[in-house]
Amino acid sequence: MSEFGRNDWRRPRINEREEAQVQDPSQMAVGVVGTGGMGAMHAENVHNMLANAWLAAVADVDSARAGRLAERCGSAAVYSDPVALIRDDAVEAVVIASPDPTHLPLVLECLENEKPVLCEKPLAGDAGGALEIVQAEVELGRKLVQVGFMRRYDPQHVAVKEAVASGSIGEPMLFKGWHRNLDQEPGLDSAAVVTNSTIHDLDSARWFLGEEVEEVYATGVNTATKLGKDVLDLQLIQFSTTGGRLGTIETNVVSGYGYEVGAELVGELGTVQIAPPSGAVVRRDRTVSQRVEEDWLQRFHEAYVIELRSWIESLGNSTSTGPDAWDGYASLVVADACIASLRSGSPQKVPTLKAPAQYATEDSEVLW
Ligand code: ISE
Repeated sequence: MSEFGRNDWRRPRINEREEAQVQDPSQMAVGVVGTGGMGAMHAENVHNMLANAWLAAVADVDSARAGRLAERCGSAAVYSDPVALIRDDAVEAVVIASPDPTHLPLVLECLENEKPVLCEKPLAGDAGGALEIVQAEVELGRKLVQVGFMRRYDPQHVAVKEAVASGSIGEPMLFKGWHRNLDQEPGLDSAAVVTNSTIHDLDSARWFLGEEVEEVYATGVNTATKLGKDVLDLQLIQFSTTGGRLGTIETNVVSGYGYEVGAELVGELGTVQIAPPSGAVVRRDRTVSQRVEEDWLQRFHEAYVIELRSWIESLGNSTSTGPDAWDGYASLVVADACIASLRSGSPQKVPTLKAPAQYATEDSEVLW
């Protein structure tokens, strides 16, 4: 029995695997671990939006919920034990969208079974955990891990990346990111704000600037007493990079008005900014208004589909260009420094990183 669930996973019904046999062999058989909001979205995207993959299995400790998802998505096999899904020979590639603390052991299980895996962020609970994954991949001698930094596939983020890369603003000197969740259930602590939310902005900063963060200074305040008065739900990070560039990141997990992600790069010649949501602008009662999205599933709907499609394509032609285990690790190294800064009240140096050769290939350098 694995530590993730009861050992009552069932073998796929015969008719499920019979159906599997008539699948187009060029389609990748994907298993999705975790059937909450994120996992259900990925499973439905595999089933409804991808021509190059089919949903072979889903796993969740709540097997009734997994069963309902499987029914909506063809005839996927249902497991309550994610390890059993990973070990299922019929599953060729795995998406991990279970709670954050399960990511490390499940990714290691995928590597043990030599299965490509798209793991939601954070890759592990801290940089030490992510380093175990990097080391396991280095031992294997190939990259099987992609991290769910879906913003890299968002057309608005890609447009900004392209504008920076084309030199249109000269050298980018300052990254300004802001990241707001509508609301937050109690239970999240200040460190998890960094590892669960800000981790995306840390990845964006590394991606846009093309440099590692060298020093961080993080502060925060409590704006939502329902989370506990010690929880810093509104945080501000200042950072500098190895090449002397600067950055700020505001993360606000209880904005009260909606979900919003923004970024602006200030360069020597100009600035470039993520386009704001493009919903209709309504004028009424002497007021101008525009809808704000509720959450990341709405805001990044398109990005999640492109992410999955590109991931599956990269497995078919063995050219991984997505955010890899090294990106998952490097972002957690900075996240750990931010948490240390929040705790100590002082700036923190970020350890200097040198990527093993397999992460420094031409492919891993081409980030979009
Ligand atoms: C959530 O877990 C996500 O991954 C979203 O992308 C992020 O914007 C949000 O802040 C997190 O809570």
